Amino acid sequence: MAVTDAASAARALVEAERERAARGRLTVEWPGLDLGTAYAVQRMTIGDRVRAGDRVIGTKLGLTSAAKQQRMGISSPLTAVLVESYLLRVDQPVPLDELIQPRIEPEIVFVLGRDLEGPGVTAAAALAAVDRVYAGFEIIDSRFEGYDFALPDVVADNGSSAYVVVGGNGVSPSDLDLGLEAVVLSVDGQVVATATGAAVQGHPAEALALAVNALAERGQALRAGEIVFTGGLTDAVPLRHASQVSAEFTTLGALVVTGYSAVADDDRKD
Ligand code: 0L1
Ligand code: MG
Repeated sequence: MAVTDAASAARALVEAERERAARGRLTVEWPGLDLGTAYAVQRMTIGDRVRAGDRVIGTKLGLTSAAKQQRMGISSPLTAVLVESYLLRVDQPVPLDELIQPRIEPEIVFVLGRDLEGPGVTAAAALAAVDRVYAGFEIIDSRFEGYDFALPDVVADNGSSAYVVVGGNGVSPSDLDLGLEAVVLSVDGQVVATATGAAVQGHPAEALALAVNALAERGQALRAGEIVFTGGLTDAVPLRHASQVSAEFTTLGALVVTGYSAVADDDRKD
């Protein structure tokens, strides 16, 4: 499918996801895809989901940590939309057969107690709007081969979103030091990465302020009850069948997920 405008870019991404077929960068095919247009493409694909019965439940930040920015070669954070169909229960295996090249990353997650609207929101004001803080996992799945994308590509692709998991024990933001909150990421019992909350923009509340101020530039705001994923604390790691990935947070508790594929790894399309 030739990509020449926002509508055809949105169709190409929806098709790549449906067919589980990663594609090349949109920005190579259509160099006119700038950041503003990429957010319009993102809105189009989310609009399709909502018209089909899905529901917007929040926002996620992407590329907020040095670990993620270095791996992706992109130095600007992004925002993307979280919809209800992304949510997995904590005990639900991740359905890998629906995905192309799944990776998983631990995140600090906020649930807002009141509306938050930019511009000019400070980290302190952002944190004051947070009701509870949770441990989270994001399962990402780029629709671009080998996660090879420029910023407009990944923005259009809704920040590589696929699934999210939110831990069960919410904590009041006043009951922990978010900058110092540590996470140990392990795969099948082997520690693969560690980080603290300071990894995301110096403090997760800075990431929240960044999100709400960026949304204001596009005429959007966050609402009470919405979930905000503040960005991968560590680099994301591949998620494989029967593999157990755990994130042990100092105060937020431990979260464990398992990948599940009905197809043996060697027979998978990727
Ligand atoms: O939390 C994140 O940094 C997700 C970034 C989304 C882009 C990607 O890593 O594919
Ligand atoms: Mg993420």
